[in-house]
Amino acid sequence: MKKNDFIFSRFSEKLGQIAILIDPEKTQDHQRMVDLIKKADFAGVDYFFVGGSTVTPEQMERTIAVIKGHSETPVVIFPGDHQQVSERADGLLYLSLLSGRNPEYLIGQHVTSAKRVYNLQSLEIIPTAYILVDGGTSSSVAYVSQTTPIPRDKTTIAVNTALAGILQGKRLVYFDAGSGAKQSVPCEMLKELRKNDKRTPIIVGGGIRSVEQLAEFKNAGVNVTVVGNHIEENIDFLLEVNAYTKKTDQ
Ligand code: 1GP
Repeated sequence: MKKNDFIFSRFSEKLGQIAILIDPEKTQDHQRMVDLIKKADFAGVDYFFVGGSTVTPEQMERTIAVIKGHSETPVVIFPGDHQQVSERADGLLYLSLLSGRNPEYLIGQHVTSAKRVYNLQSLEIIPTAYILVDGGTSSSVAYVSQTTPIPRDKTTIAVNTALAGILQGKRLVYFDAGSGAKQSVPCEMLKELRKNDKRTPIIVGGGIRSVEQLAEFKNAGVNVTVVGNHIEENIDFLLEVNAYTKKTDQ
């Protein structure tokens, strides 16, 4: 029996939630990671996402163990490949890279890991339409998956891709401009999807560096905004997030 819908229900609950993405490969320093976890909790962050393009299963396990040892905040795996699975986490974004046409990331990786994932007892699996949007720089995901992101001005293609995913049974839509993107996902795409589909939770990530962007995405109908790189570069951004979450909670 898989865990119930705890994470999915939380995603659906409200707009404007925040996730911190921890890439285990970039976070080898134990003390630094503990510091980050504590500051993220102080900032009122809603989730820790864990994953990366080239993370080993051992790095994954170790990182989740450290988070779980210091925080009650839910941990969600945002996998770079089929090996990035751990029962220590609360949820797994079961990604299909729908913006691409590489069968390996549409179904291949899933078949390779199906039996193992199917038999996991306690991990909540959330089928996710994963859509890459051009972020103005060549991203690791685009390179590793050998796919082309959707151009920024092709709103209709992006929305139709998301809707096709929803029709296939994906429960979430994740729009990603790629880690370290120069430009984040255009709000227009998100608003347009919201016009067509009011219910499916939307996650957005890639190149987010300000609390103003967090507010813009919330207004565009986004449930969870993911910040990765910027916190690795400047951990004090979490102080701004703290001020922001306090203000928006009032
Ligand atoms: C990338 O959505 C994530 O897959 C986060 O991106 O590292 O640019 O914040 P950043």
